[in-house]
Amino acid sequence: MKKILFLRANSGWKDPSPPLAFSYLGKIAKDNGFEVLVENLNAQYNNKTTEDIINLIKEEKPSIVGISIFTNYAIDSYELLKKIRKYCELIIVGGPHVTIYPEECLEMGADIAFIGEAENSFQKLLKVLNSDGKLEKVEGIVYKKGDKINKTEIPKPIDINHLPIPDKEIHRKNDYIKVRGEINNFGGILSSRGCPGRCTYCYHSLFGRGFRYRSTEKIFKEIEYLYKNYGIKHINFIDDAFTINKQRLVELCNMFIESKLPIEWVCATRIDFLDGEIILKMKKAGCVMISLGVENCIPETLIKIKKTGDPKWYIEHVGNILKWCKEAKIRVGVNILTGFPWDTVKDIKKLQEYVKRISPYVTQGFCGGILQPLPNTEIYDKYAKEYRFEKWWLYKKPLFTENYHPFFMLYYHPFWEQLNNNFFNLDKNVFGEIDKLYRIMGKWNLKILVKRRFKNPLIRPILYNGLLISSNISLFLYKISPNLEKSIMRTLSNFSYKFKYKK
Ligand code: B12
Repeated sequence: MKKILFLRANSGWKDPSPPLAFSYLGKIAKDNGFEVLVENLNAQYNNKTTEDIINLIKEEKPSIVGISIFTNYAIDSYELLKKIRKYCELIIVGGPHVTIYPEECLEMGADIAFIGEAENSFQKLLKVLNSDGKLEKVEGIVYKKGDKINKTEIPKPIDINHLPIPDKEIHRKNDYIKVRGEINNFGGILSSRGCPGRCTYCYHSLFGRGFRYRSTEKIFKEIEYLYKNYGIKHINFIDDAFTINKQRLVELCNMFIESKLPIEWVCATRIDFLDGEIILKMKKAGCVMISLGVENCIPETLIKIKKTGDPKWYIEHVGNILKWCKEAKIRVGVNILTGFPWDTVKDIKKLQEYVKRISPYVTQGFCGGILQPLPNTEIYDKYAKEYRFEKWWLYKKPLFTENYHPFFMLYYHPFWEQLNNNFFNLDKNVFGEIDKLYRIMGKWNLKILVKRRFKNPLIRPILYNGLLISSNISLFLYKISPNLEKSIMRTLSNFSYKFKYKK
């Protein structure tokens, strides 16, 4: 039987769930007679090295090796690609980064680069490889022909209602979060593609700005399939804008309610189209958590990043959503983005106050990030030359090249490594305030984590303070020497990692 091996390089930013891209493409490969192997070196519990992958390739001799690439770990992917190159017959690549820089991937040694959504073109490639081998018949690819680079026509957006149910069996359960007797975090579902938003920092080039959604029947079939075949009771909608079409959302909620399946679900979304009524309905349908892309509270910033044209309404609406979710008992996660070229100390201080103010409503936790300008976004195009960060992914080394992260990052300061992202030469005082902001968010996250895991109110403050003190010791040691921190804190770190990610 022919074999295909899907690979994702280790980015240092671990995947808590298996890549859906491989599930979609894996299903197509299986249907075309391939045995599918997956090594996600970025999975939480996959500790394989490049040497292991080379040995696997020598042993299994896959006829195709497929690599998925995001911009932030393009450098890791290229390193992997170069090392495995001479052992592979055919290397194909795809993903958000490849979509923008297919030629760069060919230079790094790939044979074929896929642009955009790849289900149809991948299927076509498998058919062509099985017949006359004429790559020009495959839409949406870039490949080398002698010294020339050939680019085929870009296909129309896929009709996602015709896609098969993605295959989850190709992934190794043990690579991800472990739960007693149950597969967890295998409940990722994409119920729509695209986002009509115009945010200047967001990458839109894969699924586009139109909003294409699958029929509620199709989505529910996938949910039932996951429940019946794998006992999955936790669904994670990873759409960019899950709640944007209210009619569809109501229909889906009704299906959840009528099915009476014991399933809970979470989603991430923009704030625009949420209201009190739909939030109650979502709760009734099993929604337990919403992750909100709030990002910022400074009016000028909200306008500049095209999050909203009406910041006053925006902040008020966020406040309302937080209250509605609290009333409905839906946990809320809030994403906060900083590091814009115009950020000042005053702005970040305001953001700190805002975060403190909304904390009591943020029952899932905060997620912080410093802007990493992604290629083909408005922000990248506007500032890359001026701030000289063109093609930063080729030289900006990731902070962590091994799996060990210092203890303080686990609870107290999880976004600490983001402080390395100074693309816009921001003043160190601004960074000082962002550091403070992260500690405020980290402390809050720690508090609610302890509260959720431990029912006993006597144990909670002991654990909270214990973890906080240990985190500060870890940070202190790290500043003296990362190796010192590691040698002293490693056992506690490894234990805590398992504690944090085990449900
Ligand atoms: C879920 C998700 C995550 C999960 C990942 C879980 C996982 N196991 O994969 C988590 C939360 C961990 C995550 C983290 C991050 N993410 Co993220 N994430 C997403 C999200 C919402 C969905 C990804 C997904 O599964 N899509 C569905 C599948 C089917 O699509 P796909 O992966 O793109 O695959 C298709 C094609 O790209 C192509 N393809 C992909 N791989 C391959 C390989 C081959 C061989 C071929 C032929 C084709 C192919 O074919 C697939 C089918 O059409 C996207 C947004 C989006 N709309 O896609 C952002 C997105 C991918 N994330 C992004 C970013 C920036 C990040 C982070 C850096 C943090 C951040 N700031 O958000 C980190 C980095 C993670 C890391 N590994 O280092 C960006 C990437 C942009 C870029 N230029 O690289 C996106 C596009 C969001 C955005 N709009 O800015 N993310």
